[in-house]
Amino acid sequence: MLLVKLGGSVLTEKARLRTPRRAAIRRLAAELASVRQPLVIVHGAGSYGHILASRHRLKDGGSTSAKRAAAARVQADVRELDRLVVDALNRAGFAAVPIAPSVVLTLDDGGVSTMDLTPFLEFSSLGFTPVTFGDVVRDLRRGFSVCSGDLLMLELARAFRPDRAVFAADVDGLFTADPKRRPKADLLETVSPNDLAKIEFSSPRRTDVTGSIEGKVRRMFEIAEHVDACMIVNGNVKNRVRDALRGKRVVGTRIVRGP
Ligand code: IP8
Repeated sequence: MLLVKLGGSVLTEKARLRTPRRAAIRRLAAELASVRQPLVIVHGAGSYGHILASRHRLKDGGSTSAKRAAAARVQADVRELDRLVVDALNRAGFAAVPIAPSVVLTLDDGGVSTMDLTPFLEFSSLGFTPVTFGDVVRDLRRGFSVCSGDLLMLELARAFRPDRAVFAADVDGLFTADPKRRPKADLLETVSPNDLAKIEFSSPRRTDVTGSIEGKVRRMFEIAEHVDACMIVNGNVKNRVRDALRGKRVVGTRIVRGP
């Protein structure tokens, strides 16, 4: 089984509220279909999640009616993006089934408290392709909070022990510094926890509610514990996600577990 996360910055215009990148969604759906292996698909929220989640501080939870209304709005929005992704996957030949984290997962102060993996396991064994996504979910301590697609990748990697986990980003991989701010930054072909010191992490974008690149990379080291290969590749480059999932050598960053 293969696990893939389609980043929200590839699927959407990250700075323009609820703006999909329809051509990218269609192309990636076709690429995934051409892999012809059982997949579990996770996707980010992009501008369907981060902008309002940041404006209303949804990560912190809350109990006011204004906060609840914002949480419900974002839940509806991420489902709308998921609908676009699932429709594209089905048109590309999958029998894709959406599994909303708000239904199957509970956090406890931001960490996973419980996750019902049964729908993932059963739909997979029936030949369906489970699709899940960054969402606003229940949180025992905060009332509700934001669950990132990266956290779902970790839980699914732990449960399924896939051969490969591939992250499709809007850059070629992990660089020595943010390549958008420092064009001379070098792409790192392999990264282990020992290499963290080599990387100049800049502060996260204000609207990125699920945290810093450093936090994401640390989560990927955890994921690497449960998979044979963990890669970050550029989802905007045609066939790179397809080839990475097939196990070909591609431009990207391989994340390796620590010693
Ligand atoms: O895009 C974020 O998930 P991510 C989820 O995978 C929300 O970080 C609701 C902002």
